Amino acid sequence: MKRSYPPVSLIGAPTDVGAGHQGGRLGPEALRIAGLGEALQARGVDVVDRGNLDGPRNPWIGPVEGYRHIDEVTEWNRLAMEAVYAELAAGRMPVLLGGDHCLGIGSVTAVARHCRETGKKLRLLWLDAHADFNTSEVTPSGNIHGMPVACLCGLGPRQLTHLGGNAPAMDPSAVRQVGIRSVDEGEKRLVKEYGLDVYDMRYIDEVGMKQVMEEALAGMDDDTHLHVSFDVDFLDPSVAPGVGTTVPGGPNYREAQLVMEMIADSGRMASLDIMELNPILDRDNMTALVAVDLVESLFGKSTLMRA
Ligand code: Z70
Ligand code: MN
Ligand code: MN
Ligand code: MN
Repeated sequence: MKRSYPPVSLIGAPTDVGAGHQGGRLGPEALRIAGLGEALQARGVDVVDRGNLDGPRNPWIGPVEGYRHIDEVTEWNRLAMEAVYAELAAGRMPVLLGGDHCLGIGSVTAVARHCRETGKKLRLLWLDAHADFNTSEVTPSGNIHGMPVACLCGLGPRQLTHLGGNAPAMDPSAVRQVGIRSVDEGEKRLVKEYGLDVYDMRYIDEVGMKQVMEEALAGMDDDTHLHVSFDVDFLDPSVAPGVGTTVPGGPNYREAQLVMEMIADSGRMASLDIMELNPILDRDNMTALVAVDLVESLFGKSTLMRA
């Protein structure tokens, strides 16, 4: 079926304040150079590029009380939240270009508010090698890009859990994580305690990506707002080397294409993050090009017209 998409707004969030490597702040530009906007336009999507948010620079200092750069992270997330919320309120589809994955806090907080106001049910699909469910007590790094899902579920520093005014921003039962293959020791306990629905690589290998995505997308209806938070390190490093934290054993190009095609077929995606692309660690912008290719599939590109 040929779908029509709402108008899309690209929002650049050029920061790596939440990451353990610098370079993610160049991600939005690399995605633009890889032709993201033009690729969507070629698919018939009405696209406006809002340019880049303008937040604090990366001070590049160590963690303080378990958090690295928490005030800068908070400010960037406040900016992202406001920008994403404004697009949703205007009936548009925000596509947030990271930047590191700490920005998922602001993005999803805005989406959750929009869902509350419009009576929609939120489904959060978190495509990632990591569970991003650390806290200051259990983090091995202090890097806040390892904490956004926990913050969204009300676990974390008040300035991030309460970014949207009240906490938790969302219920853990709305989360589906796919591609997971690196979870820290203390983080594992929290993921279990909060009951996150995790489709890790072992499960993907055992049952196959088709069944995994059928399960992860099950139970949505006309009233569901699906937010896709795509951490590029979800992909196997052989196809996507341009990320700060490569973890071997990820979905290959074909599995990732299927993920995106099945999301497109669901017809429910209403907002998107593309995070953690680090052009400094990439080769010839290949990871950005793969990301753009996958986003085309998210917007319904397929080899043949399907019934
Ligand atoms: C580790 C930590 C991480 C990237 C998330 C890694 C976190 N669990 N890295 N996304 N790229 O430090 O919390
Ligand atoms: Mn809406
Ligand atoms: Mn992540
Ligand atoms: Mn990750």
